[in-house]
Amino acid sequence: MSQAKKRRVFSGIQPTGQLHLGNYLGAIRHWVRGQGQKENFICIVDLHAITVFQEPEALRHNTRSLAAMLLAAGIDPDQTTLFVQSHVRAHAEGSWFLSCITPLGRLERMTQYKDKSARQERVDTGLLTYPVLQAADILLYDADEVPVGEDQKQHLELSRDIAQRFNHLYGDTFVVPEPKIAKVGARIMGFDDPTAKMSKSLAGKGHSVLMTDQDKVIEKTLKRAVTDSGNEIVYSEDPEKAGVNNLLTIYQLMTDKTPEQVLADFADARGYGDLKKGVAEAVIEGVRPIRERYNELMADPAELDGLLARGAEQARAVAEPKLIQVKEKMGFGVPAEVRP
Ligand code: ATP
Ligand code: LTN
Repeated sequence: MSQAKKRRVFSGIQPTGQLHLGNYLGAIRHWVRGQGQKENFICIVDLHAITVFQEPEALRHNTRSLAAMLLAAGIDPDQTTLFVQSHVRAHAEGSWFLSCITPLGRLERMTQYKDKSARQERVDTGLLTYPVLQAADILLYDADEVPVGEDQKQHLELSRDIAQRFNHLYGDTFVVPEPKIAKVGARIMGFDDPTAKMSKSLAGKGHSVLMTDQDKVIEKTLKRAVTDSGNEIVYSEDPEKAGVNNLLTIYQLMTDKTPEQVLADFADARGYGDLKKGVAEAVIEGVRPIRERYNELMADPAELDGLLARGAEQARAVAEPKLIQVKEKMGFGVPAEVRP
């Protein structure tokens, strides 16, 4: 009997800085846990990173460091294709074809574009066309599912529309991908301001816990976390309680407990001091083994490079034939001599 085809999952992450707890809980942990059941691709999107200026040395370091962190967090290269976007040319090339069927107005209305461009003095074109490159990432792999945080919903909607438009114009070619948005942990908030999502680009003192932070640093950040003037330890949608809600959510995810068990753990807490201490312990226990494995991987560049080369080769085997299909459908000749 033939086996049912595994659903394909494509995830992307930018090498723009050090990973924080929000990235881990909102994205990476789901990728690690989903391995095996589905066919997984994880792409380190360095081409997306340069939509905002990156120091070349920093980009090089961040790309390798992110790969090491993903492996340390449990991504298994035997089960997941982990690769760097710029190692597979089809992404940049594919995004050109897709940009020619993407309405400009859609790109101008993207919230991420509006936010990021407002924060910059100079806005370059790549920042605007960023979601088209993202669509190419996803569509070239015929991904069925794309696990993302809330913030990426709008980009996924565009990827779906681009796939449908292409299929309509040139005949069935792309799978229309579905976003998979995790409910708990989709939005981990900053410790310094629980009304703003934890973000790499907002990294400042007390904002986030980095996955490379030492135990003492984690303890200090949690101690300083902004809460409210009350003393009630409850899950709540009330913006006033956003800090406490965030701490409970993080504890719940780090310990894999139910909300009831979490509240029971803090039933005897005397104020937020105890809450913060409990959360700090849970975070430290979860982060420590990842940090240690990360340090080992960063100390062995040959192992890391080898794993990434293997990932790129596996990715090319999928993306390149798909790109040829796209070009042929659009009317380009792809003679054998110019095939990759
Ligand atoms: P930047 O500030 O540069 O946009 P970021 O911290 O938001 O960076 P991304 O590289 O954009 O991180 O996102 C990587 C993954 O982590 C995405 O799937 C994103 O949805 C998820 N993610 C990012 N921040 C959070 C957060 N605070 N809570 C939950 N998930 C998050
Ligand atoms: N825009 C995403 C990163 C990203 C991505 C992708 C995510 C680029 N290409 C493909 C999923 C699928 C972000 O900023 N989190």
